[in-house]
Amino acid sequence: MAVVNYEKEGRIALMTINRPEALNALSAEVSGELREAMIDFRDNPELWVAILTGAGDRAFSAGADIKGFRPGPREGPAGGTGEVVRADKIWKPFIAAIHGYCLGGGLELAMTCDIRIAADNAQFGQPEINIGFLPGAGGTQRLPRFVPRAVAAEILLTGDRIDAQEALRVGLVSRVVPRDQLMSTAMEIANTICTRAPLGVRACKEAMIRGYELPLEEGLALEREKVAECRATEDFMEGARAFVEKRPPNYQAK
Ligand code: DAK
Repeated sequence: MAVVNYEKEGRIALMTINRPEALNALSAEVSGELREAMIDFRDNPELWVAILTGAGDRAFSAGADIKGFRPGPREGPAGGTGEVVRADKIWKPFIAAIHGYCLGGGLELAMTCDIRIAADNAQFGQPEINIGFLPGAGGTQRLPRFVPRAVAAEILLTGDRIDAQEALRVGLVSRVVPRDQLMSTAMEIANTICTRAPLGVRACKEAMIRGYELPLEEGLALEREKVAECRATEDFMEGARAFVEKRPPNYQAK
């Protein structure tokens, strides 16, 4: 049985981690299947936006599969579970639809997504410290960039969890919705992005992600580069024409 369900609905790719009996823990198999899905999404011109979620009602993902831990240096790709499935290395946008537990590698994975929305039952944490470990798939680096430093330090050093409302308050997620509206909200956001010029969306994501790490002047230079690329696309003129003609644009990703 597949441990990741990979479905396509029009321009939207839906990836669902499917090990609900293990709270969607990220086994090597999950990482492998997620990676395959992400590569297909990246390379398939028909797909414009991805949604990532977890099967069942209890978890987005409770993190790396602790039952698979072995002593000594780890085998496999550098960066482990979280880093082989980096949504932030792909310029098409990812939306994480989070419910239940979003812990350890699960939170690290969610933090590689661009938009995070949460169900009201979501709980977030980096509990690695509780099991003699530290976050190893970007958690010590991304969390302090995403939420205030003191909040990140408390989450990372105590291993305590925060709930959906607190995650919203500190800016870890952009919306909290009732559990039964999680997927429809994610689809709505994905559909909205699909009405925008896809090459513009990708250029925008790339400028945002790469620019965040740069000094302002270099970030602005990167932005100018992306603007120039975008102005050379057919969709750029289609957007302007549609505005003048007072009709919805018909973007072709060209
Ligand atoms: N791994 C494997 N199985 C898990 C799991 C996990 N992370 N989390 C839960 N499960 C399994 C449980 O073992 C249980 O299975 P059975 O015993 O029924 O076979 C089933 O899911 C249901 O869980 P519980 O019975 O424990 O359910 P509760 O409601 O009592 O508790 C809980 C829910 C989320 C509080 C609890 O399951 C829990 O504390 N889970 C562990 C959460 C955790 O510590 N996550 C962090 C994992 S460490 C690296 C990069 C990244 C990482 C590591 C290395 N490198 C680059 C080196 C990432 C590390 C992590 O994520």
